[in-house]
Amino acid sequence: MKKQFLLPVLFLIPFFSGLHIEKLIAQKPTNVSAWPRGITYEIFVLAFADSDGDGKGDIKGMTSKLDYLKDLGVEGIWLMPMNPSPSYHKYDVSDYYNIHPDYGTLDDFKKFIEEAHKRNIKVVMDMVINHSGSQNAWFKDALANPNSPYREYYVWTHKDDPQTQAPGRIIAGDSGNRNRWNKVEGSDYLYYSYFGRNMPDLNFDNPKLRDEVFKIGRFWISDIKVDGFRLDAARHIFPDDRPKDNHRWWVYFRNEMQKVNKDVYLVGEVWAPADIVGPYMEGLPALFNFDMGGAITKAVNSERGDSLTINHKKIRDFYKSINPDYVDATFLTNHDQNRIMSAVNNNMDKAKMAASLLLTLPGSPYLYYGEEIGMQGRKPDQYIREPFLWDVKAKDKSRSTWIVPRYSADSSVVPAAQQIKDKNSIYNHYKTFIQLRNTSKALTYGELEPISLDNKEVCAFVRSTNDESVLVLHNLSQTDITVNLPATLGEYNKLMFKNREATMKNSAVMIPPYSTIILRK
Ligand SMILES: [Ca+2]
Repeated sequence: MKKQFLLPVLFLIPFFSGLHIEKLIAQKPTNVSAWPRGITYEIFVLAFADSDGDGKGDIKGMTSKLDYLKDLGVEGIWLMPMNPSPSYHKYDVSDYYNIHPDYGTLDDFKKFIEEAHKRNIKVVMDMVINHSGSQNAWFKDALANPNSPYREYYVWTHKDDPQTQAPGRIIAGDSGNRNRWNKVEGSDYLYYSYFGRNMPDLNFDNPKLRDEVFKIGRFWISDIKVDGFRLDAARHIFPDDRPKDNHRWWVYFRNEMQKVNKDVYLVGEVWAPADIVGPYMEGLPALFNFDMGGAITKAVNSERGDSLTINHKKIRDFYKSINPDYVDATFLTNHDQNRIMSAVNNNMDKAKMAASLLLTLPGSPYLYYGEEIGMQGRKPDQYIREPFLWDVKAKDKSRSTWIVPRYSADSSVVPAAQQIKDKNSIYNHYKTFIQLRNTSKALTYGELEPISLDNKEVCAFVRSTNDESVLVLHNLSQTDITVNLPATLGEYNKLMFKNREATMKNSAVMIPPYSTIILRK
């Protein structure tokens, strides 16, 4: 209905005076978020957008989708590895100074960054330096020749060293690899790998290797103009029993990168509970909040919202005590986890609820590609990294065919082009909440104050800055809930947002199932 009224107004604009036009423009809310506090979108390049019809996503394809991302409200992009590599995922790098030919060229990437910057979108690339790939020229040389200049880029030990006989290590969240010492045919020496024999660990006790890593960082920042790095496996740079060396290394790395660009952004993957993540804040300004992603999914599935913010605040207070300026990189899922739609058993209401929570809670939210169109996917990993669906198959010129999808096909997921036109789609749900966040100081920057109510199904919290204070109420359950706001919240009596027909009568707020209402002071 509203659209029909809007059209005549648009036609009238040319007849208005300049003043009137300014007034009309001023009515559109302006963005207050400044990256990295805005939304960052994670892309698996191979699956995202194919420009040349070879079925493999590529840089030019991504460039053609920048307007899509801009329109969604994205302010940063994290690109999974793009360096030459023999694997489909490219976390085993063969050449740190180049781009995989399937993805394009260094010039294509420079152009992509230029176009992203024109749209005020920052570009962060995956930096995989815990290990190289076994096809890296350094490793091939080191393997073939004990006197190679690259030998000490890696970690070696003699077969008689007792540590090679140690029992298998416990399988960690980020590695199922038990056998960390790898035999080399015809040699008495074994090399160390945390993640598997095709990913030999680099030796950070070697100053030459450290210099090489700085050189790699400088190359991408100063020659190619990336805005920062997502640091893979950040807690494994030194062995598990040397955490302090890991913490110190990232301080060192950050200092070196800041010499090239003082605003360089670094976000680390420390896949561990908050107490292990915390000390990394000394060197890394941003760290992924693995705890929160899982907690949101759990809250949505159990339809219990009451403890979510208490836990989030605990984590935030702890991180803040270490680095008051830290960036809390929140997310629902990434390329290593089952997609949120599958994690909530394909319940569209719950998938939307998870997004509503992520996008109203504090943090700098990361959004994994395809979550905004409700793509599905469960492990093994390939099936959480399926091709993005831009349009119905017959019309989809950008669709990657790198793998036959097991979960996200036209029969199970409505493609982006159709969702954009449907105001009730999950795409428009994401877009609405992203815009709401981007245009609100309280939702972007405000601290978190958990609110305790009698209704366990409701997640309630206040977020405030000096300029703005909002009360957010989410009903995680399938039934209408009426909450009675305590007198202390009486000032929150102006409606800022609701996505279903919530109603308010004095202090009683009725919230429909799986919906959100936000009140302002
Ligand atoms: Ca291609």
